[in-house]
Amino acid sequence: MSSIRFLMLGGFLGAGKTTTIARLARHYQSQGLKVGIVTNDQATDLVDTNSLRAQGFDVGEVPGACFCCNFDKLTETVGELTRSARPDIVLAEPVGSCTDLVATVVRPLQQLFSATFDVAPYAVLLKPSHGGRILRGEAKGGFSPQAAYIFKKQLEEADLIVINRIDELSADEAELLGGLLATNYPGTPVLRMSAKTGAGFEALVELLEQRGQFGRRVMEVDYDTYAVGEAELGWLNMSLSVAATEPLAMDGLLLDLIARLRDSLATIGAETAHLKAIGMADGAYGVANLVSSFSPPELSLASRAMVTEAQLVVNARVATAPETLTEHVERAARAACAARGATPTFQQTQSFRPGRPVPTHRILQPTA
Ligand SMILES: Nc1nc2c(ncn2[C@@H]2O[C@H](COP(=O)(O)OP(=O)(O)OP(=O)(O)O)[C@@H](O)[C@H]2O)c(=O)[nH]1
Ligand SMILES: [Mg+2]
Repeated sequence: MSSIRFLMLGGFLGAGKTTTIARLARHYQSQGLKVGIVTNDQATDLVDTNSLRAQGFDVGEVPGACFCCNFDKLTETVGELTRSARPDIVLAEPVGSCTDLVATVVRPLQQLFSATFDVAPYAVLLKPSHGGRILRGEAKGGFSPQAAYIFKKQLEEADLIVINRIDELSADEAELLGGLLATNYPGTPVLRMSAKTGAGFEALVELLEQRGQFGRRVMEVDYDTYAVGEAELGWLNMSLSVAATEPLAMDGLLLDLIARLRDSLATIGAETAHLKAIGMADGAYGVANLVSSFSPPELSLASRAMVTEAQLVVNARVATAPETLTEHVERAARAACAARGATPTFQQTQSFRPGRPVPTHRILQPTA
């Protein structure tokens, strides 16, 4: 039996991984390939899983820990996707605050599962909103040095770096980022792309098709610094249902919730890595996002639905304490509902500081 192509796409929280994976999945499907997707986060109720499934993809979820710390669950989940119909290609999205993925996922798959998987080059998306500040070493308006350390380590281990969101960058800004990457990561190919418009996407597909020696960058990682950076980014998953007597625009509700959250987090100076909210009702779904404190809220998927009942899931990664984050999300959800005469019923909330990463495997020797 031929091996399954395994393509993991890295990048910081909100860099555009899910958007790119959806685009890659549509591309491979149009080539007649069977695609499986694996999402990953520290708990259940993932906006990404819901949104990719709503788009019709076959998605397995690895909850509870990142791929590196829950490696066996990753291979098990691929096995489950395989049971219904064996995929030709598996697209995997790791947690956006994870690094050292070459040593803990790529090489273990290459060396321990070489008969099952054919591992693609490891591409990492650069998020311009935080990337420019971090690569220039600017302290203000961003994260702690430990979270910035994770951001930089993610880029260091990449076979290929992709500057995403070029639709929003001027030629000068893209040039500047390209220059910073060339100085900091000499020898790593850099592409420019917009996962939203598709500009530069073909070049990414071409590079990802390459076969050969990948995952060869041997990288030092200080796990103490990594653990502090990871813990700084408070983590929340909340699910709630919303009921209204008069139909309300679901997209407006989602955007308003995210906008209120942005404003209230600004009052305590808590930097957002990624806020996302999905609304689902009768087969309609919409997603609203915020990728940094200094960007506008955006609707990444429009439902265009008028609803009297909806199910909402909110995922948030923000540099603040989990209890504070819970308070702010609840308040924003209540206010966005009240503004429309709707009533929220909170179902489950999980919020915490992620623990220290303890990888299942860590292989420092590149594959021969
Ligand atoms: N303008 C623009 N927006 C983009 C682009 N790629 C992604 N986005 C938007 O950026 C936001 C985050 O994108 P995601 O694909 O969810 O990012 P992610 O890396 O999967 O985020 P996490 O799963 O939280 O780590 C969404 O609102 C997307 O619509 C792009 O190329 N251009
Ligand atoms: Mg995602």
